[in-house]
Amino acid sequence: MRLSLVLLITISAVFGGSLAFRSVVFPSETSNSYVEMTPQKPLTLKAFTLCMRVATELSGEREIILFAYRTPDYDELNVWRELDGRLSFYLSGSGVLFKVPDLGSLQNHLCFTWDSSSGAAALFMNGRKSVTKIYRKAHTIQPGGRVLIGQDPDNFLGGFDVKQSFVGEISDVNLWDSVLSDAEVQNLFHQRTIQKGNVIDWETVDLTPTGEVEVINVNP
Ligand SMILES: [Ca+2]
Repeated sequence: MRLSLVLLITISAVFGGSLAFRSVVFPSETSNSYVEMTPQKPLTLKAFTLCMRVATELSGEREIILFAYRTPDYDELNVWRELDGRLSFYLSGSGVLFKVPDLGSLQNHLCFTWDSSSGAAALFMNGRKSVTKIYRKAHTIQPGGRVLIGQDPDNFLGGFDVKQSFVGEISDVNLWDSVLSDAEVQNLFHQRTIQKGNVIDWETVDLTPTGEVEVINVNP
């Protein structure tokens, strides 16, 4: 009894719980495979930091949905790799786009940040910060939607397009309701700190897979 308890505590201390190292793999293009995530609080957001690790062999003129948060009426927070390779996000309307090196088969760590009070929008790629753009000042992201990875819903939960689907591996999806500091983002990239999003915490968030997608365990 005592030995097993010690063992359990040791395992927890070393691995931080097996859920910490989940990774989601979409093996091929589909129009019906996705993972729904259940955030821990409503997405009423006047600021955010959204991070993820992404690897994909999709390239060329191909849109790729990286994150979709949609209410019945709007794409409230959708993140894309555009046809021309730029990365972007859209808050219910036209988006903000960033010219960055293309995604690829080797993992990239991405963080997108936005602050309503100034409209400051930026992204970080492997800890390096992009140019700051001014976007949707005074806007508020609305609650009541669903969060998906793998597909772009054109209605509440459907209208998927195979040519916008995600193919590859995605992990460490964390969402905060604030803008993290440059140093905090760099620490996340280097995995010096295990920071958990206070809106979506990758370590504990419920992942509900549908279709051809595998949630795997990885040893970082
Ligand atoms: Ca679409």
